[in-house]
Amino acid sequence: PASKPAPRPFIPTVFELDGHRYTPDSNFNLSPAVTRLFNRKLLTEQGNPLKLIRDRIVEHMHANHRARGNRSPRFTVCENLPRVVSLFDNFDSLLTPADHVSRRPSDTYYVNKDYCLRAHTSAHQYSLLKQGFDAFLVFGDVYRRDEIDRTHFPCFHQVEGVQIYSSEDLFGVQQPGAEISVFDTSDRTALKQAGHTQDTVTVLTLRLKSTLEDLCRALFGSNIEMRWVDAYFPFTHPSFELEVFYDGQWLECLGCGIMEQELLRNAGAGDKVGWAFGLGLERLAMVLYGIPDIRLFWSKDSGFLSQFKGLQPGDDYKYKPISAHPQLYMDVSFFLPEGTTPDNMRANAMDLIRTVGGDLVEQVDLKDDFFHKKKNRHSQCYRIVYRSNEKALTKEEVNAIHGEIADLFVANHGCVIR
Ligand code: FA5
Ligand code: MG
Repeated sequence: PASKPAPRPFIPTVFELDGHRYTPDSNFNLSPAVTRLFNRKLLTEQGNPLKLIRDRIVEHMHANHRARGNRSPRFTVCENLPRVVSLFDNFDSLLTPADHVSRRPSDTYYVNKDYCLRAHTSAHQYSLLKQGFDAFLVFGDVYRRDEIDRTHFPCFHQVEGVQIYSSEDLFGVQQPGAEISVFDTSDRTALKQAGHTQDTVTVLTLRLKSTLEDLCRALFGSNIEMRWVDAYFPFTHPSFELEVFYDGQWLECLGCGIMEQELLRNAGAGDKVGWAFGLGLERLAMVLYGIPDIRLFWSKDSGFLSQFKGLQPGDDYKYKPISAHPQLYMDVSFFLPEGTTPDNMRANAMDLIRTVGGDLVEQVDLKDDFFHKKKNRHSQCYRIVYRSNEKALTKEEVNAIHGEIADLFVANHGCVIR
């Protein structure tokens, strides 16, 4: 039998993201499973644990890292950078070899032969260095055609940290004749780059590791168990990973290292040396809040989001597993009787709904609250989310409860159902 041609993925004629337009070609491999994630901006969603982690990291870094001799926070925070980046930014500028596995179309989402979705926040290192930043944090969503399991998802979030130092930044003001050198003519070894003195490597490594250990202790408390593991990245040498003990096993949280001098030279900062790290925010949030599955960050389930909504970045909290049974929601809208204030009605409504719905009501939101000019009456609408911890509720069961609630708004409070 004649074999059918393999189905071709749909390639749009234009692709637009973050205010930029691209022309896809045959390299385009974005599926709806990834494009539909673009509109959720989890890092800005109040009540998303990723936003809480982001705030906690920024607060810690600003409070603990000040520019030399003044009060300004040292790290510039960069967010909302375009998520489509050139292959130069994502790979070449970071010295990633042409045949590196991360370039495979099975690993990276390509828009066309020159552009891809950023696979890590490191994609912004080169251009920010070139713009003259000496210390920055980049927060963003990154995209990889990775496996899907409890700790991996095709979109996740990273924060990149970079700091570069002049000789004086690193070793202080030097006594003439007794200077400590940043550079020498030594060769590259397994432990260091060509041209870096042992003093440079020692001090940079110390500052890098202590910055990250301090950050992790600020997040997880001083009892957290951590360990350093040797690693490899094309753009740092030496390179390390930091693992944190969580749920009975070691979980990799970040990669980091001393920046390759070639990258700094190419970006116009060859007279300085520096370190960089890239940290997975979901991994941190999972440890910090005890969130067992990475997919939960994308949940629109109010049983998940409402747990984090009222928290401050510094609050300690452990996630309570939500029911596996589905939610059902229904609205009830009515005009308030004359003489009842909206605030009063709200308090009464919560009581009434709790009383009738009991444990089957997971959440209540006041969706609408306004004065209806024509009717000369105040109107409110409540969305009630129903869910049982024991079983999947049927529509009929929920209808019965919801009907009773609506009836009591009329009978007990004199509301007029809309
Ligand atoms: C990187 O992305 C490097 N850019 C990190 C880096 C930056 C190294 C600067 C040196 C200097 P890696 O692929 O290991 O490295 O990812 C970094 C972190 O992102 C991991 O430690 C992990 O916390 C998180 N991560 C990686 N893949 C996933 C995934 N599929 N889902 C969730 N988190 C992930
Ligand atoms: Mg890794």
